[in-house]
Amino acid sequence: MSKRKILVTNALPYANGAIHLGHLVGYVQADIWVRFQKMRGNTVYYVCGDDTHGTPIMINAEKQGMTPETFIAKMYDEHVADFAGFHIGFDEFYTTNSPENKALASNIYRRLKANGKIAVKTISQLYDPQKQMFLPDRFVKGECPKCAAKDQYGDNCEVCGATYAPTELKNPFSAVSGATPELRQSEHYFFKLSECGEFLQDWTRQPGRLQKEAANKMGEWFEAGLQDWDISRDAPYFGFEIPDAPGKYFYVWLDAPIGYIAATQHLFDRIGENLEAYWAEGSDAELYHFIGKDILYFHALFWPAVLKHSGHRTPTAINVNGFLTVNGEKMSKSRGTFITAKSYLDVGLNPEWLRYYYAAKLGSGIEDADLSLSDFVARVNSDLVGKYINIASRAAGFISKRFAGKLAVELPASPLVDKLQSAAGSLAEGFETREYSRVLREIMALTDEVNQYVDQVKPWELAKQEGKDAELHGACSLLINLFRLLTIYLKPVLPKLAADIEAFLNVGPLQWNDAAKLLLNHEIEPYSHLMTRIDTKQVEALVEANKQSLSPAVVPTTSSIEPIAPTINIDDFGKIDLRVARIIDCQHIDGAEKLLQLTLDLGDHTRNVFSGIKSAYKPEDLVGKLTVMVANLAPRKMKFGVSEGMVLAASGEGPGIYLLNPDSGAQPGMRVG
Ligand code: B3M
Ligand code: ZN
Repeated sequence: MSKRKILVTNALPYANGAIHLGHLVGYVQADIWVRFQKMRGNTVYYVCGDDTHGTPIMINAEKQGMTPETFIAKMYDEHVADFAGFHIGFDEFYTTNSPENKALASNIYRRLKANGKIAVKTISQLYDPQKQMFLPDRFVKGECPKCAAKDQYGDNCEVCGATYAPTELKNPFSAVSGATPELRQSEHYFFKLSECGEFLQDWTRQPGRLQKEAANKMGEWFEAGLQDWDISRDAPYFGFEIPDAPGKYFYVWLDAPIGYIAATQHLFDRIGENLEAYWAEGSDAELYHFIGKDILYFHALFWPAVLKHSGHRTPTAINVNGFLTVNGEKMSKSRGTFITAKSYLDVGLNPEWLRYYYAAKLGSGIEDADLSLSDFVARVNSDLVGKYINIASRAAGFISKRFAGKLAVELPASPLVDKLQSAAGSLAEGFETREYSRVLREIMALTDEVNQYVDQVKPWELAKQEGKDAELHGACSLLINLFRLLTIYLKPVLPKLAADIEAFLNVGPLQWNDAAKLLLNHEIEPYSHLMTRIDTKQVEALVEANKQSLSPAVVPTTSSIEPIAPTINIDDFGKIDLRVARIIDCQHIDGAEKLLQLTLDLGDHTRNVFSGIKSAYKPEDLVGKLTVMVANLAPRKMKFGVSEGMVLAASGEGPGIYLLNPDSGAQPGMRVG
């Protein structure tokens, strides 16, 4: 097979927070694919970098008393360490705040403009007169225009699920300064996406571009109609100024994907490779973007259109992965399942355990993957240590002690050699198509067969018998060879372990086609233990560590804590009748984005309550739980029915909603006060 030229990218993480286990799903997935392609002898470049621009980073830096440059430099070091810790083998990890990216973004913009794809329109937007800046929707808060719920974001209401423009909020305030925003007009630059429909529909239809689910999503967007895309933001903004437009900056999502090209350029300048061969129109190289499902819109609509109209090639395919749930639920800071990459490494867990587990869970689709912590322990201990490493540990000692470390000149006849060698084709196809869970199932089925052979020949018994030396030597040499074949197949998933095994086998880096060869009459190194079992205590420590550990960038600072409301007296408080309630039923509501429907038991009667907690809880996990409700709130007619009260939940500046739980022993109907 001729050598392929492949460029692979991973989504560029925002430089405003720590890498967590959810991020790692996509990075591990792409890294395995890249390592496999490299083992096949293809020319592969794997690039990524930090996504550094935009208002949230600018504001976070300011809150921490730093310049944005210092802030992103600190994040950069953390991200690099986290990825290295999980053996994510980028050839380049760069930053969007680079001279290359600035030049590329300007050039691309100029070409889009020359091709008539840029429009200037005047828009009205809320402006913070105190901070002297325009406010992105998420930075305006106020009362919901539909249900009057307080403290809602500028784009939608978490209580009633209504969506609206930030200008519709009642009593709006700036989340940055607290000031009352004013409506102001400003000129914005737009990319004329509305003119790209035909090109994009055609691009999407090319075979292999998108997974089925992603192609369907695109279909919905085409049907809804493509709008021009606002690519500018007014100063102050941390980003690149638009050429010939003083005070106007590129919106972060314009220069972020251009960061893929900038990272490639930075790498290629260093190694003397040609950028055009990979990025110019007509390139015969393959280009794959690995992304999470939440950013499909940017990668499958804007990005191919921007590339197309600026003289670049478009992606070969976009590989989308789903989100990560932990123990079947959305990652949660209160449950300690919002787990940072760093904390995982800090408690001493082996990164390859997680790589293996993720691979065992990943198929080529975009479904969410679940990290069940108990299953994680059981699976890794059983598959990796109990089955795979077991093969080497059973055979290696005899080779060193009885045969001076030398493998036999010839192996005993066994169907296993052929069976394992001829699996290479099917396993390669599985890696190529990202069907990792299928690949690992097949490898583990082969591992089971090798273990059955171990149990049949019982090397430890042969070793005790007179005159069985040749048999023992043959059996152990066969086992080491089978172990080597399994190691080749597992190497994309377990690169560090494979390197340790290469040292033990005294061989150079194993390539995929080494599976056609055997290791005979060859001296290996003495065996030292290759992998330990996971101790459940480590996993408990991990969850505990994440109950407190919030990344510095998201720790609420005093200015992000909402001010305390005006003082009330005890009589005012007494008007609020708070009761303990048990959630006896909880249902999704068709068409509601934020709400769950709760049936609450108050001891002597039940209530129907709609609550905007869908983003934080699954219905089945709430049933049976106790909580606290406002029992004398006037019933409110909402879109989906009448809500007879309100359950209490905490929320702050960042994401996350936390339902209040009375201590155990409390009974439904008890008054709280
Ligand atoms: N930083 C969002 C994310 O990390 C964004 C990706 C940019 S990719 C060009 O999901
Ligand atoms: Zn509302």
